[in-house]
Amino acid sequence: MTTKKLMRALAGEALPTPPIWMMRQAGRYLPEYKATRAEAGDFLSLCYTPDLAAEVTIQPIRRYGFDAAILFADILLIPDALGADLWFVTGEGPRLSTMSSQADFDRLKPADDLHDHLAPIYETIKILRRELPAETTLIGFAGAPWTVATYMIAGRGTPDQGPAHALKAENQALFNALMQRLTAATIAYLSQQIEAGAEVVKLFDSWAGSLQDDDFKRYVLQPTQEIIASLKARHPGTPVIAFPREAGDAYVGFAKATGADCVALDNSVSPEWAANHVQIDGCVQGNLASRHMVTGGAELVAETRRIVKAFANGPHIFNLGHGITPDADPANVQLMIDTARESAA
Ligand code: 1CP
Repeated sequence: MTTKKLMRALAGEALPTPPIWMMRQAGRYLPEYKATRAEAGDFLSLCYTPDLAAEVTIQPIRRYGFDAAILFADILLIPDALGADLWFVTGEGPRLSTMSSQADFDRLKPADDLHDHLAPIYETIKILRRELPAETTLIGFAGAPWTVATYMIAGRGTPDQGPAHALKAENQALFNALMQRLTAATIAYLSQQIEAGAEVVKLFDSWAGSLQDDDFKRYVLQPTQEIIASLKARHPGTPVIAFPREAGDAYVGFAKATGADCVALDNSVSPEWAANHVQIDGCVQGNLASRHMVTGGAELVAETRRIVKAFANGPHIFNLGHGITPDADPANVQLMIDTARESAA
């Protein structure tokens, strides 16, 4: 029997206070992160240098004692491993070679050929399992195929995922081939993360909200279900958290349809609604707006208490609704943690 708080919530237990971690908990709002990042030189070198990646993963655990650590890496390492050029422009974000033709697709590596490229990530996980406190759960992750495809097709982050929607409409066979390649690569990658020591894995579908109805079923639900089914066949005991960000009404029934052990909620849904419509099926994670980490004060306290209270009758992992931003005040993170841990039902 595990005593780790996060694992107990994922197994369906309603705890007196929720386990807590935070999306992007290792990041630029922390001075110690900025120092290690400067040492690494650039963001990708930080991801691919196991000692430094493990160090930045542990920094927020040291500072705050979160119940979980999330592997320091990025969802765009899969395109990088598939052979798409990837670089980061400081202050702007990721850039990749675009993927818009059959010739571009034909240059990608097969999904079962990524192990050597991604080996440093598995090494980071091994270091973390040795160095993390016994009560801290280690979460591995990958981007979901649709979200990763939006970056590969456009060659960058886009406000409306326009280029991916266009390719899906204009060349569905090519789009589907890319989705299949990404699904297979994600299964292999997450499986290796679990074998290296990840205790939970999370699928980030950050742009799920731009798909609806049949497209949502085909490109969010179905690949998520396929990835989870394959992982469960190989690693039956490892829980999976799914994050179909801004899915709205499509959060309802998502866990049942995909086999996810936990559904992560963004802050566009109210915790009271989500308790009634999503948490009835099992564990949920979320969903404080990350702006409170910038603004703090009475509003942060009130919203944190409201979320803890709304989800108190079922399994819940406290988190933000999206990643913490670089302008956040580290003191507000402590205030959130103290408030959530005091707000026993
Ligand atoms: O300058 C820096 O130091 C880089 C900023 C940064 C960081 C800290 C990037 C670039 N990635 C990361 C780490 C990261 N990315 C983690 C590590 C663990 C943690 O949470 O602490 C994780 C889980 C991610 C996942 C990720 N990367 C997502 C999914 C979650 C989300 O935020 O929606 C996405 C969409 C990315 C792509 C990406 N990588 C980096 C940026 C700035 C972006 C977003 C780009 C965009 O859409 O414009």
